[in-house]
Amino acid sequence: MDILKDLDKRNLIHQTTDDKGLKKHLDENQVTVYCGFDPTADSLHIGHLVPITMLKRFQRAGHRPIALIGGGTGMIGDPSGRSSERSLNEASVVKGYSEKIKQQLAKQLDFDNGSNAAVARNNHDWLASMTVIDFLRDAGKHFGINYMLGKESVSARIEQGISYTEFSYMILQSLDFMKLYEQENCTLQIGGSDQWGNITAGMELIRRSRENADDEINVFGLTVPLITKADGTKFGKTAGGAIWLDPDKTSPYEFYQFWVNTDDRDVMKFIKYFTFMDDEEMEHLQQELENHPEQRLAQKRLAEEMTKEVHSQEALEQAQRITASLFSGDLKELTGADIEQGFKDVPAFEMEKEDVGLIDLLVNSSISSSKRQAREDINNGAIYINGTREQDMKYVVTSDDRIDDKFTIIRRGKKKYFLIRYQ
Ligand code: 485
Repeated sequence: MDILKDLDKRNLIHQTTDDKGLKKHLDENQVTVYCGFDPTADSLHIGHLVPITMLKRFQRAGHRPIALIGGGTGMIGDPSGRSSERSLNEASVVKGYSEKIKQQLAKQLDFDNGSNAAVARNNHDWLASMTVIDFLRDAGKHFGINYMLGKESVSARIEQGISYTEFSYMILQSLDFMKLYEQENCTLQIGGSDQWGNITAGMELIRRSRENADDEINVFGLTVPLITKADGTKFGKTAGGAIWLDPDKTSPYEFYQFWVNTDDRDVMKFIKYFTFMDDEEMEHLQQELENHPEQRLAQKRLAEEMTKEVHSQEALEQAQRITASLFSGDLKELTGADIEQGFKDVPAFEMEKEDVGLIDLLVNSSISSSKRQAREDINNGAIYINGTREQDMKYVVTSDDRIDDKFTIIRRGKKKYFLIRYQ
């Protein structure tokens, strides 16, 4: 399998440091490839998925991926692609984030796969114990100030201002590449296009620190493109914020919905970027998109693949069950856990577990603005309890109306949902 050809077909290559050399290197060797992730939050987000999937693609092609957790660099802050200085997090916070991110990466990569099992490393292990004397003598000597000022990550910040701390970041990432080259025979670093300067700086350090060695130095860099959307808005951000990989921060249902809502103009591009679908299926989906766009088959397949790959088959089935119930209005199949996910953003009202007349319930929970309005709503057939229309003015809501003894879902009109949560 020609990995570069596959990546190229998927438009996943933004830049490489040497197209021909890299092709030969990958053709002739089992290559160890790394990508770094800085623990700046307690979870990775979908912006990290292209590089993660890239590591998977290399692993499937027989190469060996290293997921590098930036427990050390996360204490400093990469200026790449940022217009302002980061605020520093406490060491204990960075450590906590590192552990969470490591677990997320472990879930995505195969760490148990013989000769090309994935490997996880944390740069805190070598950066934290390095003395400032060693740093300045062994690493700093290889970096000219003009070279560093010429890097986009630094030059873009000169006017705004950049601390010596962030200015030095590229040296730390360079030390990582050198360390992994020496210890793991890692010869390829990948990252987003904002990482180009840091990746090439690392290659430079490896070469300069070995100028007198006579072994041939074959190290490479590859960047993936920044993901853009047809409507010009930022990828991965919704009104509710970022789409996280942690299911407690973004439920698998929300995650599924995010992909289902992909614009027609973006969906084939995203399928190529994010999934492992073969040409035949992509061709089929492309045709469906042209002939039956209203069926959103491509979006559904994308959402399916992503939810299964990032979460699990069970999480996917749950997301599909919630989606179908909300679409049809039939809520009987839902469990309490489904409701927690599917109705997260719906107005909720807490009450005691006691029988209550429907009119009182509608008014107390502000679903209807007054008793008169409540009567009118019931009379008009606008009120549904757990998906079933209720037109009896004297109806009493009891334990029979509680799903999992925890929730009652009231719908008013076509689409307005309210959640009654029992204490
Ligand atoms: O040796 C390394 C140490 C740290 C890093 C890389 C190599 C992390 C890197 N400096 C960074 O900041 N990466 C971002 C992050 O961690 O969130 C993003 C990049 C993006 C893509 C993604 O990581 O902005 O382009 O590379 C994986």
